[in-house]
Amino acid sequence: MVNTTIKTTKSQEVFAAAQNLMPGGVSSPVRAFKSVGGQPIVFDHVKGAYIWDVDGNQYIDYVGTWGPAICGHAHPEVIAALHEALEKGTSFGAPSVLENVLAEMVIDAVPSIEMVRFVNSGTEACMGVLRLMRAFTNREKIIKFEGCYHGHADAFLVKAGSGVATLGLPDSPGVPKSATSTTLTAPFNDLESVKALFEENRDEIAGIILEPVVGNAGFIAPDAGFLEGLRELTHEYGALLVFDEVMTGFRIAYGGAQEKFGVTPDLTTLGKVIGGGLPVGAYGGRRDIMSMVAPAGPVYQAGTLSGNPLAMTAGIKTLELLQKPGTYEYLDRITKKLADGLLQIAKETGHAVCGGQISAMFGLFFTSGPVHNYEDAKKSDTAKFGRFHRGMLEHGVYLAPSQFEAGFTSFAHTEEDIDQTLAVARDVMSSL
Ligand code: HOZ
Repeated sequence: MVNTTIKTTKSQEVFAAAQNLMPGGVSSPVRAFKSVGGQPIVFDHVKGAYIWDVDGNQYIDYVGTWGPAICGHAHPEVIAALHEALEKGTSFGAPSVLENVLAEMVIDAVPSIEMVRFVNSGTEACMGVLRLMRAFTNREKIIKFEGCYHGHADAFLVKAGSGVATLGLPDSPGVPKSATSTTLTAPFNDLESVKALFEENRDEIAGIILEPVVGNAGFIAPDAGFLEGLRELTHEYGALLVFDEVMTGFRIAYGGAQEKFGVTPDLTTLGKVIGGGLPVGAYGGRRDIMSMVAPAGPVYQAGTLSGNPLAMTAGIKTLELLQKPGTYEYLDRITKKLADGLLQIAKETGHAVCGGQISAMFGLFFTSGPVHNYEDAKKSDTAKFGRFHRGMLEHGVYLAPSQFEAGFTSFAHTEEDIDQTLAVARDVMSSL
């Protein structure tokens, strides 16, 4: 083994105390490690590609605070910009120049976005976009895909991914039937099912929302023609197409999955990377649709901390860093090396594994695959994934603690980090 097995005494103490203070000891469910076994690691600080726990152990990190850390954690330029911004105050609750700067950067980068509204999280962005798509079309039904996750608003908690998939919860108690009766679902990558839903619900469907590359059911790429097919169907049936690019925005490419695949939706939601590690979300799209958002139009949505100067500053600096030539080529190269390496090691050590990567997003499933949708993903040997996860963790590699979450790299990850990760994976897979 590359590293010796870690001691996590303090982590265990802190997490034990947390159990009495917060439900499950966490602020967000997947972090509790319920599906991989063992206890979560309690962290102390982060830098670049690494995180350190409260016991002083160092890990190579492929969670990246669930996506935002594409420049590596605590990038010195982001931290310096934040220090400067901090001196001017943490929140204005009023317009600032910084909002204009980030808005222009987002509009320039993302093909579908002509106007943007900043909010505080991906969940908020998807809630806002849902109201807007219904208002614009004057229709109530929406189509989402099984295993896709669009935050925890009531209407989206139907066959959802992320923590809902990880914990095996069907559809959450507390969500009124009336809130989900207009949510239709289809398997990802299945255009025929989508067409059938449009036929059965003529003139009733406001639009389709999807993760163009799924990250919340594990990593699942769109089949050739799938995104194009959805674009055609939405045009045909007078519905809107919404890409939830909270994970893929500025990660799959600078302009997101829509740039990468050349399919332009009507509306887009963003989060994670555009906040550079601070709480941010955004939704944007066609000017005629966005003009309906209050106060320009009648569709209400608001937020005390929306567009706050710290989040805007971290976002601006992060996007500036991503504009450096060669960034996405580098991200793709190291992530491909990682994903290909893991698949090769699995093959050589006799495990049925499939997976892949696009740019700085990757995943592998413990099933022979192929995985085109959530039903396929659920065929994974999750107990084996749990043992793999634990083995990697105990030897200094931090992966998302769920078979149903994508992995993330950053441009702080070096070739040596990838080599070290693969060396650990070879040892762990050999002993699974
Ligand atoms: N939406 C994230 C996972 N897909 C959140 C997980 C977390 O922060 O614990």
